[in-house]
Amino acid sequence: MSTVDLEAKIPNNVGLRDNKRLLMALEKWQPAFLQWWKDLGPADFNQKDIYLRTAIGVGQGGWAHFDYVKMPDYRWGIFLADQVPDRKIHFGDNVGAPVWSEVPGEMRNRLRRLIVTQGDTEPASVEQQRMLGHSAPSLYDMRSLFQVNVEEGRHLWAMVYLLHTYFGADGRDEAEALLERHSGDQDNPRILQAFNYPIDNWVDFFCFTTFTDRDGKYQLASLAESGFDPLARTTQFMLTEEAYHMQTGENGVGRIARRTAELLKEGKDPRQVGAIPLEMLQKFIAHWFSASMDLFGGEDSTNAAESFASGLKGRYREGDGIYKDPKALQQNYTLEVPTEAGKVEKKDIPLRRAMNAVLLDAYIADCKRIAERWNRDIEKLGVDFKFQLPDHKFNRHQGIYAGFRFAPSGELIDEATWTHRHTEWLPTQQERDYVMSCMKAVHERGKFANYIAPPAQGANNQPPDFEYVKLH
Ligand code: BYC
Repeated sequence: MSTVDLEAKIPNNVGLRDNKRLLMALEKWQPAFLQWWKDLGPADFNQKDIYLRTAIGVGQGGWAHFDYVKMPDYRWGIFLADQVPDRKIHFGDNVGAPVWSEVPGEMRNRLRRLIVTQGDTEPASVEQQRMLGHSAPSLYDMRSLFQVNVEEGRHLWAMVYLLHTYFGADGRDEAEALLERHSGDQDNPRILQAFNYPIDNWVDFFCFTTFTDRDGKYQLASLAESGFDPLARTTQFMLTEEAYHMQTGENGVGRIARRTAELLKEGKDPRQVGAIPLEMLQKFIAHWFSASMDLFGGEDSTNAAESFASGLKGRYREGDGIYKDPKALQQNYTLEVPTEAGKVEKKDIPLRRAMNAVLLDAYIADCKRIAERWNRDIEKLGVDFKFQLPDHKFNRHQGIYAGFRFAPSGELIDEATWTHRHTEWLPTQQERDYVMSCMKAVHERGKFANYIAPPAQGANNQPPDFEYVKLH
């Protein structure tokens, strides 16, 4: 069990106090991080007391200490899940070998790229969401937003710790670059496309936390299988925090749908009372679900094959022994491949090359369960509407479906049909403008904007009308 040093300037359980070189490097990076937070983190509200959860340890309950904190004073710490003694690599070419506690030379570039890509998404999401505090539909939701933001900040710290500790001068440069690329920046954008889209309304925010944070869950889970032990332990701990972000999204979309369903039952037109029509919400869901599928990379990927072969990135829950062949050498994966002749054909590829597709399949099944939960909820209110996730080929910009047009049903369509019909499937500017017009800030305790139902329960067992943010 690793000792937790909470008194340190950077709370940690990685023995920072005794590692002077690393301590100095991180203490040098810290002011740059705080400056970035000031410049590109949440706009305003930094001087307000917010009821936040802070990780103060990795044991049960230790990661969830609640108190009022001003965001810039948040104790961004470095925490790794406890080490498993004698842990062995359990997939890929090196099955059975001891896990690495240092980076094997031949894997250095690949590993650094994975860590940098992961790290890049964390500050990116904070940048994307920076204006949302101003239009929070309640104090409860404002707190959730800031909770998500500070924890994404901590996830950035987690990756920066790995870069500084294991990648020498290159790692230091990469850690700096994580604060230099910016979401949506024309010249120096974030690495993955979904992290360059603006999130300026709460419908986007809740869809993003449902679908894009859930990509985070699957990516982190596959890195938590890694044979590079520090990465596995770091990401494992990050997953505990990630769960809250996904819940925020799932509950948020569910609460918007519920409110609209209630209004429909009362015979009201949601558009007349500043609520979100279900058909419109469906389009935001389709946008973020498809954008998030792109984050899995190509379905047929030599990068993914090599990351798996070298034991760096496993399948979802690989360690639970649910896959028959831990080397993944004996099976093929059947892909649906579009052809220039306007058809979709089945093609077998070696399973290792399909690791991104395998992870995506697990993600899609998870998302379907969530959509079903939303549907059950509105069905209970007697409203006849069902959210439908589009097919995995719809609206893709990465992988084998990029450059082709598919309807949400999965049917391959031509460009003219797409041009004519895509506004039926994805939000139009007019709809975005309408959603923006519904974004009324509500600052009164226990009150909620008209487009969203109150949560079933508050944060940390507090009531929904708790003073989650002290604005005055
Ligand atoms: N946009 O072999 P390919 C989270 C690039 S979210 C732009 O098909 P690969 C969070 C790719 O880099 C989780 N570029 O795919 C959520 C490669 O470029 P190079 C973040 C893309 O490499 C919410 C080329 O295309 N974590 O934590 O197997 C809030 C060919 O790539 C995209 C990770 O992503 C794209 N969408 O897989 C906060 C885990 N997709 O190398 C946080 C680490 C691919 O040829 N990253 N490309 O120049 C990875 O595992 C992999 O990098 C990817 C891509 C899964 C992203």
